[in-house]
Amino acid sequence: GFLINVLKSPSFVDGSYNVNFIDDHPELFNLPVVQDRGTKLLKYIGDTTINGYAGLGKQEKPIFEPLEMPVPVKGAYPDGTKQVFESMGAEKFSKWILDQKKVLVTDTTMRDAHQSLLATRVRTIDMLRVMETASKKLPNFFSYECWGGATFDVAYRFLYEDPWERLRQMRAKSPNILLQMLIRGANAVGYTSYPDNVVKNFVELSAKNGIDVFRVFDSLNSLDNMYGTIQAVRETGKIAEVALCYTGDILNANRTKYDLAYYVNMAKELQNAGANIIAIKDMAGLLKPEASYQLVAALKDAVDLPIHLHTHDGSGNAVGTLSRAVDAGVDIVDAAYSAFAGGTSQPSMSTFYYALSGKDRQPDLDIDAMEEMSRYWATVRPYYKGVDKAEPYPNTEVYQHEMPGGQFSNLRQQAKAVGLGEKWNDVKKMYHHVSMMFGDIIKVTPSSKVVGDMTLFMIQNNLTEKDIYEKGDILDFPQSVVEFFEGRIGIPYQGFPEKLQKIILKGGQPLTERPGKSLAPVDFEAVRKKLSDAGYKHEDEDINAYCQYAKVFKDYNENIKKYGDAGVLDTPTFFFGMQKNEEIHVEIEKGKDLIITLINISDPDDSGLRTITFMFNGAEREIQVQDKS
Ligand code: 3PY
Ligand code: ZN
Repeated sequence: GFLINVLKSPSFVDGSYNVNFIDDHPELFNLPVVQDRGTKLLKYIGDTTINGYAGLGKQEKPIFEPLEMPVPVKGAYPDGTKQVFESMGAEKFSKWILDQKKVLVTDTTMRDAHQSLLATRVRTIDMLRVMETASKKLPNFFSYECWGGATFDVAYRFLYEDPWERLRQMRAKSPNILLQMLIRGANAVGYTSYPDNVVKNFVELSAKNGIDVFRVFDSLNSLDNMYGTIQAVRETGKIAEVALCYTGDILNANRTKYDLAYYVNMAKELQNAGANIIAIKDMAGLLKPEASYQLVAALKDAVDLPIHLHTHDGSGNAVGTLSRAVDAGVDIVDAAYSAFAGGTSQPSMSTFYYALSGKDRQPDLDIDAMEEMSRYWATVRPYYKGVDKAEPYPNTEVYQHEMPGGQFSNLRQQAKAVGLGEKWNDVKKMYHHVSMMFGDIIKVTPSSKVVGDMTLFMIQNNLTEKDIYEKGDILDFPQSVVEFFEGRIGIPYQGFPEKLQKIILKGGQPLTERPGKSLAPVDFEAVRKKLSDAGYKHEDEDINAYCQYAKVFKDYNENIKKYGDAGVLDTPTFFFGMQKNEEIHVEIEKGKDLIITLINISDPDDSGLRTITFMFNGAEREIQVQDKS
């Protein structure tokens, strides 16, 4: 309030205030900061209004339905899993889970669901707005899967947001529910192996900033690649949920590479390696209901740990898959609010809830609250329609191409971008073919990207498998494929197909041990100095981000130098800018509101510059924007 009044005060606006005015009002030292942040935001709004949001291009700002807000709850947060866990520690907590009669549910809406449906683009502001209410109305969730995976990279790269800040804010809004992340073992939240000290440091910082449950996986199911991560999690005292990635089909006697015995054996190894929970990570949604029953029953038999089932609903069978897992004694399942469920995402938690009607393990969750929350998300989802490419119907082809939920729509866009939109059918078939050529490998980030890259390469260049074997020596394979065969993301179960490896490496020698072993540790203080010299953020968290995504992190910093914190803008404004005469309110920080009205957009001058006039907290402000059209 006060700052706004000052901003509006005529003597301030016309610059006629004197030194005494400042002496009399020491709080004004804040002003240049607010002014500067305001100017940067206007710049962002102006640029987006004229040139469109990067990646989506210029579009008319649609008129959206108002958000359907859940009714807030007053008073304290009811205790939840967070309190249970804190009172007993990871090992006892794992027993506590086993003792639950009801099946527990993890809500994936804020991570995998939007990663799989909306290209990971859901912004922090849309999550935080309802997180407190959800945590009070649905305190019996096992966890929120709300961080990691692709969200880390995308936050910096496309949303100009700091993912660490997102995590801290989520923690504050949800003090009673465990926060869960997805971590790609030695690849942390990136696409390749990082030095051991980077991964360990990343785990420590994630724990410090709010993560309780780490779902650790490796894209090749290599325990070697996960071991260090598991130990790092254990050292923080947090929960190590270790995943076996499910591929193939245990019901198909011809797919012998990954049979029931393979998974049972792996689960035992994960238990010995220190897992507190075993996750079945069915990233593509290949686990059919009966397979789910058999697998969960076998794992429950083989290990003494809770089993947490993660699947995707591409085929439309996922509720069946979860239900049969419940029959076999699964402890926890992943699901999302209906408005963010189905298709390449997780199944709907309320569909699952009703599917268990009449069963004593039906989750202990308030169905009305779930519906209320889903109504909110249903009004948020249209904001993201520019990236909402999910198929609105079940597609059982997933059982043949085996693409992970998060990759399906992504690869489709990638195929379109390189002119292969018409050949999508061929792409799907080739994807599976490549996977088999590579030795029937598990496909999940980053191995799925390798298969995707090779697929597009072969289709683009009209290559068959025979061509690869016959003229591979003159082909320039995609970088990710070469690195894969060099062993840079690890060694697949039963090794590489040797003949193909020789062709692709063209005489180069592959690694024979886990990639992290040969990577020199990073000198974090040297990185800090580099970032600080460049005027970039340089807290421990920033340093780690830089170690995983140097260019993305630099670009992000350049962006905030230019635009400030665009994360405070509402999502329609973030994506579409403003329309003439539109007024928006921006909470720049708690209790500090900006009121912005777009008054006028001038025609471009000779050099293409347009002048945009805003009212900014009652004062007129002009911003120049280069029209790039
Ligand atoms: C990720 O690694 O981001 C995934 O969601 C894999 O399924
Ligand atoms: Zn998933």
